[in-house]
Amino acid sequence: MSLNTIKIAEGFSHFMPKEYVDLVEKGPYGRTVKVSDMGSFKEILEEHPMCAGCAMTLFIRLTMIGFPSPENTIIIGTAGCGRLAISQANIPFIYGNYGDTNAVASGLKRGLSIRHPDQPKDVVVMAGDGGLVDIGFSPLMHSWFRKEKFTTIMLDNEVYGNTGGQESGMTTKGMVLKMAPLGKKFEKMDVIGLAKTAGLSYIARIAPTNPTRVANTVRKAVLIAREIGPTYIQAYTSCNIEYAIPTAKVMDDARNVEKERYGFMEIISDEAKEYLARIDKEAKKPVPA
Ligand SMILES: Cc1ncc(C[n+]2csc(CCOP(=O)(O)OP(=O)(O)O)c2C)c(N)n1
Ligand code: SF4
Repeated sequence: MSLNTIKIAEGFSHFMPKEYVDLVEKGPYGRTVKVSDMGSFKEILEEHPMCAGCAMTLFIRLTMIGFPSPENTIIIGTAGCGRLAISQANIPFIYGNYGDTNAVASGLKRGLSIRHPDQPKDVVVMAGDGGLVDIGFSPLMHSWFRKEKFTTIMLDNEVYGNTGGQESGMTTKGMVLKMAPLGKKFEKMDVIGLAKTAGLSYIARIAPTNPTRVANTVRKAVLIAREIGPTYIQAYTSCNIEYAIPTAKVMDDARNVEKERYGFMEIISDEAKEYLARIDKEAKKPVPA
């Protein structure tokens, strides 16, 4: 994982699949791409077997556009719908056992820091609400309280989508699902509140209604985790199958849920703010001739 491992060796371009050549020459590696230019550059994730219209897929694509250094990034995921797409992308992907993601990421990030002390390697956990706060709750909490330097992104579709509609800790109270026919008896877990208690440097809650904002949020979260400490993004990524949302209404649903209870929210520590301001200032400095 570095720009060198992605680049095509001299003389080999001719033998490589056109798509790979496009990815290297027109993809986001080693350069900044803008969400508004989607369609004009090769994306890291283009093919996937997720349900048509699934908002989680859109969110994952935007996430990969937001990564500040995709060539130096490793994603940890687990069982659940998201991994069906994430594992198809041209970013190294580690499939943690269900619930293990944040323990795997903690060890990996520490190992990478020892192996590459002068080169930032970004570790990102991207997993479902069930994977993170039900069976994965303990590793999630410990990675936060131990201040492990990586980003956790919860793909919060408020259900176990991949296994047919069981309730998760993130399902809202009273919700009736295929495999929760009596309705959920407990409140949706306040994971943002837990993140605050753990003192995370950056916490965001977001729905995929504003693509540029999604990419910017991911960029900030990954950069802050690189230098300061754990960061968390909780993303509403509806399950149109288990919630019976017609494909054409998926974005209407996202906008409604955002308005009612999932408005954009960002908490950023002073240290993290100063760090981002420093990076932005550096980026604006003229390059010496
Ligand atoms: C240890 C273990 N227990 C249970 C499962 C079965 N399993 C696979 S995916 C899944 C639920 C996924 O739900 P969530 O994490 O919310 O992701 P989603 O599919 O909704 O995106 C479960 C229980 C498993 N793979 N491993
Ligand atoms: S089951 Fe739900 S979350 Fe999973 S891919 Fe289909 S729509 Fe998306």
